[in-house]
Amino acid sequence: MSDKHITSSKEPMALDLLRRSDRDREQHGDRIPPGQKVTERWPIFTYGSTPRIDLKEWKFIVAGAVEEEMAFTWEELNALPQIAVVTDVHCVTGWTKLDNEWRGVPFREMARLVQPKPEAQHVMAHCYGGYTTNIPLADLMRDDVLLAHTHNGQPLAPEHGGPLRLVIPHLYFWKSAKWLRGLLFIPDERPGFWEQYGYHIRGDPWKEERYS
Ligand SMILES: Nc1nc2c(c(=O)[nH]1)N[C@H]1C(S)=C(S)[C@@H](COP(=O)(O)O)O[C@H]1N2
Ligand SMILES: [Mo]
Repeated sequence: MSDKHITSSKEPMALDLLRRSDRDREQHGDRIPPGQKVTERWPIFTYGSTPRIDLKEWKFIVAGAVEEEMAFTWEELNALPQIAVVTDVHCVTGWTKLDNEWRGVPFREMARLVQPKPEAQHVMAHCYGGYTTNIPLADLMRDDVLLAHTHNGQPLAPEHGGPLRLVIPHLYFWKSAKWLRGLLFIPDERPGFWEQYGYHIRGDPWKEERYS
């Protein structure tokens, strides 16, 4: 295809990005959601600064509409069953990072322990530093959703959410809360931090649910 007619556009940058996106989709087939470009490096996206977390003080809390509210120390969390999954990451700002190996506790295991009540339909993830994000419970009850502490064999770096982050591969990456501190099970859908500022309430990259 000849690009001559579009290189004269007033928006060459935007068109260049679209072409790169098309090329990535040709190379990787339907692994790349629409409008995404593959990046080799791993960008850091944080609102505010990286919180300092002492593992001795670290606690993870699960509360709300559950039969059994629970709190875990770092040792207790690590004593739970662990899985490894390899997933792609899709950020709403347009980058996709392929083949990330995550290790940690499957969300389903956490749900088995706390037993969500029938009215629990959504979860608010709460983070050290104050960030929140909302997720439908159904989106968390998947085999590849986990509370991850390891990425590609290395402990998760502080700027990428260590010691523990949520990983929800099939939703945009803003849902994968870094520095996870707790999960609150709730009946109704409520917007988290970015969702209040206009990000989509669910965020499915395959449907390009970027903004609401
Ligand atoms: N606690 C917390 N979690 C967060 C964020 C944040 O600012 N604070 N940013 C989100 C956004 S917008 C993205 S794209 C990913 C970025 O993760 P990374 O910095 O490891 O690439 O984390 C998500 N989780
Ligand atoms: Mo993001």
